[in-house]
Amino acid sequence: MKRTYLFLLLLLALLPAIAGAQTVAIQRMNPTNWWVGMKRPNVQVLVYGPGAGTLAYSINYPGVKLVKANTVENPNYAFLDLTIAATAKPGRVQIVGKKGSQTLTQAWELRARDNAPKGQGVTQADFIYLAMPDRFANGDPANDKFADLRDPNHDRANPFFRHGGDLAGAAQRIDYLKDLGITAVWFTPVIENNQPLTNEGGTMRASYHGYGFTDHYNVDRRLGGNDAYKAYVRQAHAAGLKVVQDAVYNHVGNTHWFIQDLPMKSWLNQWPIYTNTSYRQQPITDPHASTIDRKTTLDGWFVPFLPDLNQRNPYVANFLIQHAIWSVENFGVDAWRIDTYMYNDQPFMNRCNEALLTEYPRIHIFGESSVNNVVDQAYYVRNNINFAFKSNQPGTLDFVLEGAMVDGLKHDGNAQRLYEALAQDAVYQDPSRFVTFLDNHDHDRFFSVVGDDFDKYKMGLTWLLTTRGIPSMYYGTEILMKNFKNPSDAEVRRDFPGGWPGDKEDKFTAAGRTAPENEAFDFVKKLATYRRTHPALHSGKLMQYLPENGTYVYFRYDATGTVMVATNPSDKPVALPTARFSERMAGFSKARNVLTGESLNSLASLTLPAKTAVVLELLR
Ligand SMILES: [Ca+2]
Ligand SMILES: [Ca+2]
Repeated sequence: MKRTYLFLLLLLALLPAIAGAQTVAIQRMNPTNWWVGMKRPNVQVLVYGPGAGTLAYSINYPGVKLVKANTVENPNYAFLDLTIAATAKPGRVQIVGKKGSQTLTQAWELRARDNAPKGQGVTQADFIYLAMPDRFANGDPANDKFADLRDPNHDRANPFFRHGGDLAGAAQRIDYLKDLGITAVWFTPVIENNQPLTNEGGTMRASYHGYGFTDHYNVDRRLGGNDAYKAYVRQAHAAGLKVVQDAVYNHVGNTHWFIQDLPMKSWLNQWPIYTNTSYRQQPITDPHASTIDRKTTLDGWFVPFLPDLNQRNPYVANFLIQHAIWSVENFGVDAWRIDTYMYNDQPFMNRCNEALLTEYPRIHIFGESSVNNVVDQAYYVRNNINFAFKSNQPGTLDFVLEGAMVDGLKHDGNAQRLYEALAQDAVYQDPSRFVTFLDNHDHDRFFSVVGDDFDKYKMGLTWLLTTRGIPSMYYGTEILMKNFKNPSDAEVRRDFPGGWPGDKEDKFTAAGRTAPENEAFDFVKKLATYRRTHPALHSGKLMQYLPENGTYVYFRYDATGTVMVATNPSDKPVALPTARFSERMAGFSKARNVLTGESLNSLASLTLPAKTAVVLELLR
């Protein structure tokens, strides 16, 4: 009896070893597919599954060559280096893995490229709308929650939980955005965030913002999954809207499948004890910075539940670069916004940008470098400064201009800082490719920042929509949504009223908006439409004049026209003699006020109403 018991115990102890020999399996391959005819012929396929790294791999498919099967510390991974000849035919490539008497075969699809628009880029002719899908519109209440996800909650009453907005809802509002004069949509990340609730300062929070990826190759089910995203892009393109994808290279969610079973220790930037990034930009550009300060900024983790990827690891770099290309090719997105740009390894960023631009020469790339001065901002884009490292990023979110516009308006409406910021544009190779903004999902909402002052709101939007750069606007700004990030950023991420079935108010319709909300909507629409249809405002040059007595004047001009913008931030109307502006005004005798439609039959002296930015189309 006792002996039998011991034998059973021994058998149980051996079972995993015996079973292990039988359960070698391939569970994932990333990228999940590739295409024939890409400029880049090499692909590194990550193969994952129990013992996937212990198999001997072979591929017998015309035009597809397995150059090398790489193994790493974790036997559950293999990294297969493939080259795909231009002559290869689309089809199912059988990837064969052998171990002893076992043979595993997995199909990996090689697709034909389609002719759908992709990588179209965004330019100054565009006007970008930033929306957080969970908070914009709910087109499919059936996907609001799933019991098998780590966060199975859905609660609109809780500002930190998921609210159920999705891509189907956003698709239903494409016409609304078109009507507003929007030409491109940027969603906060749509990729799967199958993260549990996280405890942040004692409050349980959901990953509704999308910045903690858990599977790069899946769009979150709660947003509608890959099919809904593809459908959204197709519909947006058909309506003439471009789509900007929000990319996160710096970190992933701590429940990302590859974090749960790390391929190797160096996959992440690991520290002996938990180390947060300092969130400080200075050590990156500072010629006097210490190595540890620089390392902490770059390799410290963004927050404890977002592990920092080691982009100097070539397997990590390949994974991220290929995913970027795959996303553009698969979904057809047009531009690329990069999260926390300055916390990434910058040589890696250059490689990644280069790879995207090689495959899609017109694509636009603009990162988030949350800095407060021109020199630091220049470091992260193509610039004219003799930095030891030269960034190849074509654009950036223009945090410096945001600060300049908003700070001026917040106080007395003075444009001195805006003038000074633009006066330093010489450090950038092409500031016209910067994406400008007044607020975003991480900042206090613009209307609140200017103290609910509608005049200042209009001045800010006028600057945004008439000065250089690619303007972007945060959802709800057009209906005067407001709030400070107090007590938390959830306050600036409220649901768009009318986006949910049964909402009491529907601000997507004129009838559902109040009179001031309609005035704001119509104001944005008028300026956006004028901008879109008048090349001088989007591709013309900018000439600005020294602010005098608080009054700030600039021109956008080209061969097709000249637009004059004159801002009077004071509480009283001011007379503006125009002789000083003759370099731009010579030859013009009349003007049309773009916002009021009023005609001016003399330009000798202008009267600027109190707290107004006047936009004049000069006429001969
Ligand atoms: Ca939903
Ligand atoms: Ca980092």
